[in-house]
Order: sequence, then structure tokens, then C-alpha cells
Amino acid sequence: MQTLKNSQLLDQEIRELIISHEKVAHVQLNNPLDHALLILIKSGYTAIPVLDRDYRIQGQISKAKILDSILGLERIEMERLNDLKVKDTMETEMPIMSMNSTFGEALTRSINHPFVCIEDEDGAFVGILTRRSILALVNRYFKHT
Ligand code: 4BW
Repeated sequence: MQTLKNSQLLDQEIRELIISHEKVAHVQLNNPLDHALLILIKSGYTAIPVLDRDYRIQGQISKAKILDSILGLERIEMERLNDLKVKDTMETEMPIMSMNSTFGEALTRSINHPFVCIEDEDGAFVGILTRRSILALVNRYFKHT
């Protein structure tokens, strides 16, 4: 019986857990790094998605990556923030899932990634699934079974 319940949890849809794209801080490929740093600092997040002009997911950018990219031999070269673009610095290795993915897949991805981007069937950005929302559901589940 418990096994059946566990598989119901793992097989359930992720739709209701997604933070919608309107609420997700993001930047675009051609934005200069100073703009990306501004968005990261103002939003308070460590890393955020990078989208192209057609609203497709291209990668993610983090404060750590930006700082690393302007680290000179003897000083932090702040002037480079305006020369470098998001596309020069972003990470492209990141998980992307579809709306139809299961909670089990999301749980596995969240081990190594604080958030997972979700795209629709046309490849457009729908939103993100965060480790917080995944853990909250697991917590609810174990408290009520
Ligand atoms: O501004 C914040 N509001 C709240 N309510 N919680 C926050 C905020 N900033 C950070 N937190 C908490 C969350 O629990 O710290 C955790 C780590 O944040 P992070 O990674 O290192 O910036 C947060 O965990 P989470 O909600 O599971 O989010 C995991 C990661 O997903 C975040 C960030 O990289 C990304 N993220 C979450 N919400 C986002 C977002 N990126 C863009 N826009 C959003 N709305």
C-alpha cells in the first residue's frame, strides 16, 4: 500500500508547483554583465535563467560566474562588466523539463540543481521549479501519510 502511495507521489504532475515566468527574474543573451549583476542583486537570487529573444531558455547566469569573469590578476576589473555580455559568461549545462514531466524526475534533478527550467511544447519558457517547492511537497506528503 505504501509503495503504491509513493509511486502516486512520484508520478504526479508538476504543473501546480511551477513558478510562472512573470514572477521569475531573468536576463537575455545580449544583456551586458552589469545589467545581469543589477538584476541578480536586486532580486536577491544567486542564479537566474537566461532567455533569448523568442523567450527560449539558453542557460543560467550567477553572481559567482560574473565575479569570476571580471577577476584580473591583481584586482577585480569592474570596467569589464560593460564589455562582456551574458552569453559570454553564462552556464549552458542545466536541466530543462517539460510541463508533462513527473514529480519524480523533478525530485531527481533537484539533487544537483536549486531550480529547473520548464518549457512548453514549442520550447518557450514557462517558469521554474525550485528545490523549495519540491521539498515542501515531500514534507507535506510525509506528514500526512
Ligand atoms: O527573494 C527571495 N524570497 C524568498 N521567499 N526566498 C528566497 C529569496 N531569495 C532566496 N530565497 C531562499 C529560497 O528558499 O534561498 C534559497 C536559495 O536561493 P538561491 O537559488 O540561491 O537564490 C531559495 O530556495 P528556492 O526557493 O528553492 O530557490 C532555488 C533557486 O531558484 C534560487 C534561485 O537561483 C532560483 N529562483 C527561485 N525563485 C526565483 C529564482 N530565480 C529567479 N526568479 C525567481 N522568482
